[in-house]
Amino acid sequence: MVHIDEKLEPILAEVLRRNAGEEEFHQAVKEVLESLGRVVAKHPRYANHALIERLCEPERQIIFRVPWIDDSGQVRINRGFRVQFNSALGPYKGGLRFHPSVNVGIIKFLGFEQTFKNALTGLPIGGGKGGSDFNPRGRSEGEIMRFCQSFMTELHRHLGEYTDVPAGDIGVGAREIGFMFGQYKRLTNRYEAGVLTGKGLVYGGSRARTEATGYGATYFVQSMLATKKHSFDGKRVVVSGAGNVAIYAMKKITEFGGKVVACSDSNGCVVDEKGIDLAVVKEIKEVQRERIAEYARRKGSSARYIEGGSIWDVPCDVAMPSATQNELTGKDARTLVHNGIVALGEGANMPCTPEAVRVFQEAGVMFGPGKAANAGGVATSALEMQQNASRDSWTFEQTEARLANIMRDIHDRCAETAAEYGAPGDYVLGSNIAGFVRVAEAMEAFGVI
Ligand code: NDP
Ligand code: 2IT
Repeated sequence: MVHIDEKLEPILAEVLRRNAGEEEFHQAVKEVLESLGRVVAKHPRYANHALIERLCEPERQIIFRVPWIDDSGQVRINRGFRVQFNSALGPYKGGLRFHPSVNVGIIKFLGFEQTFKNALTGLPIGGGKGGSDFNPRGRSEGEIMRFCQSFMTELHRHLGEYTDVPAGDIGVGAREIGFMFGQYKRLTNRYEAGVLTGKGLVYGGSRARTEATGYGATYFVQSMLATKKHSFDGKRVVVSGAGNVAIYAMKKITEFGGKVVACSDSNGCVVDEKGIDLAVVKEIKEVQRERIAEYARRKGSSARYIEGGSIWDVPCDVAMPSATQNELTGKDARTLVHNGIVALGEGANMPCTPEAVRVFQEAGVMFGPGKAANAGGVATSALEMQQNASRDSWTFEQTEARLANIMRDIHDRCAETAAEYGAPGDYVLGSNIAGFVRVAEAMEAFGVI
């Protein structure tokens, strides 16, 4: 079991004390600090000038009221957040999440992770995250639009293509980005395309951004598999979730010759031994916005729906958890190891609990952590910003080729860093250290700010 270096222990203790009750944030910080002991041992200067303490403290946290009117005329109140975590490498960059579970601790964990992830892409983007405890489920299009407009009415004053550039995350896709971009444009009287990413293609979006996170995660797993002379060809794969990341992971896995046998939503999972029919999932989730249970009703006898069941009970060679944080526990990990899993790539942010990660690593399962494996989404967002800045628009092939290269580079940098620090094959250590070093070098150059 990994321990926190004694130099770093007081830093963790202080983070726990000052951010009481923010469990997900504690979990994310602890995992990174566990990796940094080796860096501080090799380069003690990184422990100077409270650099690591500063890295654990967001530069700015914005919390605001979001009033809106529902279809029956009733006034509703939600809470909006934007945590501008670290701008050492570029403008704050990271998604917006609309989900009833959102609170400041969840946004801080995501902003912290994003800082390292964005550094790993090698592109000039800092880390941030935002969102609201608004629940989009069952809301009409008009309600979603009014909510997005009210949310942006406050948030717009904190954004800008050189300041902070949000995108989507859970519950925020192209529709919501459209409503928010429209409101930003109206409030500022500026057509500032680079202020949001994940935009529609007709108003400054990038080709391949929709697909990027799922595709990128699949490229990352492909690179991990290749190190042990494996490939997706003929593998049984389980992908949790049925949203943006899951759908495009399933598409790329299938292209690579893998067979996806199960996916899920928050109510349950579907298993289809013939291979999940992606056209049906896309119709249900992207067009009709219905529950995944509908899949089994449409497919008849080939598929079964397990209400409330754990998708991790379905035997597979490769797993890609792509729904939400802490969705895969130590118990699930033991089941997967027992069933012969060889590799796992985190499509979601921190979907595996610390115990699950330990179980996989001890069993020798190749484990790709989210901040490396799912970085293709934000990397392609940075490519969208590049296209906006040069008023250009690239082809799908050109953009996907850049994404594939970036994912290969991230994989290789994580693997090389892990080996350099005496833990070959440990992508958790490799990603934390490689991300940290890049942010730390810039912060050092700036002095104490
Ligand atoms: P979507 O909203 O498109 O889909 C989310 C999926 O996960 C849905 O199937 C949803 O089911 C399920 N889900 C969400 N919350 C829970 C929960 N509490 N328990 C069980 N299932 C849940 O989001 P994305 O696909 O964009 O995001 C998925 C994950 O990937 C998140 O962790 C996100 O942070 C991460 N990510 C996203 C990126 C992006 O570009 N979109 C980039 C990098 C990471 P239901 O409909 O029932 O809620
Ligand atoms: O978690 C993530 O990396 C995202 N939700 C994407 C962020 C972005 O700015 O594209």
